[in-house]
Amino acid sequence: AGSVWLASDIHLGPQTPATQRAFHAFLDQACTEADSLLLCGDIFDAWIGDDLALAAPPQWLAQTLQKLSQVAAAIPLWIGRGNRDFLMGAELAKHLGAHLLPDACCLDTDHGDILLSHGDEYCTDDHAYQRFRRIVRNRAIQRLFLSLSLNVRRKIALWARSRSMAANRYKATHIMDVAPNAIAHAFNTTGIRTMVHGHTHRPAFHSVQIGTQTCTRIVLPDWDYDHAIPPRGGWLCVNRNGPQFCYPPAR
Ligand code: OKV
Ligand code: MN
Repeated sequence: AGSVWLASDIHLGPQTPATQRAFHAFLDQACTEADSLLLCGDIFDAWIGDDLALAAPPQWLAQTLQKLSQVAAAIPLWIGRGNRDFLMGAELAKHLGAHLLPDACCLDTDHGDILLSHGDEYCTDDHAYQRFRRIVRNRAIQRLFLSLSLNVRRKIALWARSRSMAANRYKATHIMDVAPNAIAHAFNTTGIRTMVHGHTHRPAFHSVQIGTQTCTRIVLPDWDYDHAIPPRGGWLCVNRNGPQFCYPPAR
């Protein structure tokens, strides 16, 4: 396994040039220092179909896709779907020379097994979000959405985003965090003692008591070099010394 690097929630879009620069620098570093790279969801702030990205990508996206292809040519690159870019598909992975991560998986590292996912599936107290998730993750509904013209898909996406922002304004922060019972259920059913996820933007190492076992839940940081002061970002490096957070060099 060697040195496995994990990052998530970069939330790249047309309006995040500084975050994109920091992320590209990170990808360059990963090529030379990591043995494999896993991106655990929400690389992109929105994704309305692989066809747009592959046929007519805007310039910022073309740059990032080229960078990701470079990474995939150097080391194994795994891309996972988040709650925003859940529509990333096999065509994108193939275009990049990357592998698509399953929604949840067990990672065999030099520090033992790690349960990996984006993390939104554990936010089970947010009923409105889970309802949205069930709808947009339905295969038939996705097929229908992807059959629409790009302009119609863009309009639906804009509408969904404005609705979501309006809804989240009134949600308590604990509603948008993981539910302890969902975490306990995941540890109990898999038997794995370490999990890594992103999504909540609350980077931390948590100890979770499961019966007589002390399990660890590691939350990856989100990235924002455009609006946040100080900027946020970073990744998890897992090697025989265990898991540890790493940060881009300040510049
Ligand atoms: C991603 C989120 C917008 C949260 C729509 C079917 C359906 C896919 C879609 C449209 C939206 C992704 C693809 C986007 C995530 C939002 C708003 C809230 C909480 C359909 C399949 F049902 F409408 F037909 N979408 N886009 N949200 O703009 O990237 O994660 S998106
Ligand atoms: Mn997310």
